[in-house]
Amino acid sequence: MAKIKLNHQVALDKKHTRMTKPSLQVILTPAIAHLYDMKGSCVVVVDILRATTSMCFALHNGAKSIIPVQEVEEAEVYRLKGFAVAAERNGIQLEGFAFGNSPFSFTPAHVKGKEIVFTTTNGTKCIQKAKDERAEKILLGSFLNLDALIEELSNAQWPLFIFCAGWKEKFNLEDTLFAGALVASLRDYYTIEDDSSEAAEDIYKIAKDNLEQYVQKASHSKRFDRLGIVGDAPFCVKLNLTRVIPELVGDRLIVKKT
Ligand code: 3SL
Repeated sequence: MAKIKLNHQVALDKKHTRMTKPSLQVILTPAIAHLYDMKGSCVVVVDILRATTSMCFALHNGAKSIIPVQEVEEAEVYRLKGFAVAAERNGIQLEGFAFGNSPFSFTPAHVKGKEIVFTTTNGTKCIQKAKDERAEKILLGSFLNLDALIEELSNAQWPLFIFCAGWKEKFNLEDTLFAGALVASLRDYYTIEDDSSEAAEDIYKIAKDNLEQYVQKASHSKRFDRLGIVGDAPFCVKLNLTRVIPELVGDRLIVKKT
């Protein structure tokens, strides 16, 4: 009798474990973010070209923290207070600010020990959106910290949203590609039932053997070409240069403590 009960219990536990796996969903663009309930979830904001890559790299290179702001006017207030500010719109560094958004700008010599304020066309808006929606945890993803992030997220505690920044509300390839890389590695830990995740993983499967070549297709890579921005896109698909995971704590992104 006791044995039957035990087996039954094990079966129930297994089922329970399966049923309580949190969900993973990919938000393909900010334009549809209102369709998802981020409250109490973990949100990974993704802007591969280039905001979340540059922020990861700045923290990796010793920046003390990053203060993401949505509007140029807010960034200007910080600039007047003496902060180092990165300000980009349409791929171009705004005049009068210390940095644009190229990862190559955020070297140890330029960022070590500093608090860097960032405003970018799409990425910083999505960080703010996740905060406004009261996500429990907000992390930044990039190919630079892919494995560290997968390790962190495999300890699935909350529903997970991979929030692609896109370009001015539209879908983009590079963020979806990265979302697909996460989906491919996190399947065992989450319940995945949305078509966005499936599509993202399909894109990743097509691209994974040559990310650099695939990302050349992206409209933003073509924009870089037109703007004479050389080398940024290939750098932004480099894998696992860092273990740093930026996490929003209050108003600042800091290195997540593990
Ligand atoms: O959209 C953004 O937030 C930026 O990453 C765009 S850019 O790569 O700096 O052009």
